[in-house]
Amino acid sequence: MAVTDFEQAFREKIDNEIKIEPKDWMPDAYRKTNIRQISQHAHSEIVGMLPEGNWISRAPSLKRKAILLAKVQDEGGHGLYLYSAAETLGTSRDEMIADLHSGKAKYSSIFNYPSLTWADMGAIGWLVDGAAILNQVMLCRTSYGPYARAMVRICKEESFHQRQGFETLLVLSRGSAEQKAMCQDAINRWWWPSLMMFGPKDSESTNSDQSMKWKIKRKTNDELRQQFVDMIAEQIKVLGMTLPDADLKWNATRNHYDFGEINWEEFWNVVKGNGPCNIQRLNARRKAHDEGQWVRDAALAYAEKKRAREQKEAAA
Ligand code: FAQ
Repeated sequence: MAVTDFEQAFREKIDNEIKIEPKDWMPDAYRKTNIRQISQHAHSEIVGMLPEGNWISRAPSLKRKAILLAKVQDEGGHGLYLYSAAETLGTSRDEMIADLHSGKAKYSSIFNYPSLTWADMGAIGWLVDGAAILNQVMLCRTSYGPYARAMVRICKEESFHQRQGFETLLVLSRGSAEQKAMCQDAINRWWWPSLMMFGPKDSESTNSDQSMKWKIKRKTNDELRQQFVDMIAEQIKVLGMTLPDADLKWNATRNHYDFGEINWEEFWNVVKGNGPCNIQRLNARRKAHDEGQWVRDAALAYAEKKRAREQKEAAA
C-alpha cells in the first residue's frame, strides 16, 4: 500500500467512527498528539492525588477518611490506566515520568493550588472532578481505542467522586456558621481555577482545530466550559451558597449562563510553572519516585530470578 492509501484508510476510519487501534497505521502527528494529551492526563491524575492526599490523615471521621482514601486511590488507578494507554503508542512509562519530572510535560493547572481546609475536599470533588468528568465523558468517544476504553471506567469512578464532594459540601452548608463560611470560602477559591481546567479560549487553543478533525476532542474548550458553568450554576442553589462571579447571569437568548472573564494571565502563569504549589508538587513527585526505586529494583530482581528458575526447569 502507498502512504496515501494508508492515509485514506485512516481518514475513513475516523469518518466512520471506527476506533484507531495501536497496530493501525496513523499519521505521526496523530500519534504525537495522543501521547501528549494522554500522558498529560495521566500526570494530572497522579499529581492530582497530592492536594487530597494531604487531608487523609486529617479527615474529620473514620467514614470521611475511608471515602477520601478510596477516592485518592482511584486517581492513582486512573493514572495507571492512562500511562498504559499511552504506552500502546510506542512511548515508555520511564520517558513519560522523566518528562514530568523535568518540567517538560504539562499537567492540569488546577493541582497547583493549595488545599487549605477540609471544605476543599468537598470543593475538589464537586468542582474539580465535576469539570474533569464533563471533559472525560466526551473522551469516551475519542478516536483512539485504548484511550476511549480507559475513559469508560474512569468516568464511572469520577461520578462517585463528584457526588461525594457535593455531599461533603452539603453537610457543611447545613452546619454551624463557621462550617458555612468554610464551605463558601472553598467554593470561592476553587471556582475560577476549575474554569481554567478546560484550557485556553477556543481562539487561543493551539491544538483544538486539529484534535477536533481527528476526533480526539469531540467538544471544544469553550463548549465544555459553558456546559460546566450551566451545571454548577444550578447545583450551587441546592447548597445555598454563591459563586464568586458578579457577572454570572442566566441569558434567555443564548439559553446559557453568562459568566465573567477568566484571569488568563493567572492561568498561563500557573501553566508555566509559577503557580502557588508547582514547585512543591513536582518535588513531591520526584521524592516519591526516588523513594520507590527499591520497589522497582525488587520487582526486576524477582522477575529475573523467576525467569532463571523457569529456564533451569525447562532445561532439566
Ligand atoms: N493546565 O491547545 P489547547 C482530573 C495547555 S483530570 C495545564 O487547548 P488541548 C481528575 C495544553 O496542554 C484533569 N495546561 O490544548 C482528578 C497546551 O499545551 P501543549 C486533566 C493546559 O490539549 C480530579 C496549551 O495549553 N484532564 O482532574 C491546560 O487541545 C481530582 C494549549 O491548550 C485532562 O487532562 C490546563 N488546564 O486541550 C484527579 C483531560 N489547558 O500540550 C485528582 C485530557 C490547556 O501544546 C483529583 N486533556 N493546557 O504544550 C484534554 O482534554 C485537553 O488536553 C485539554 C487541553 C482540554 C486539557
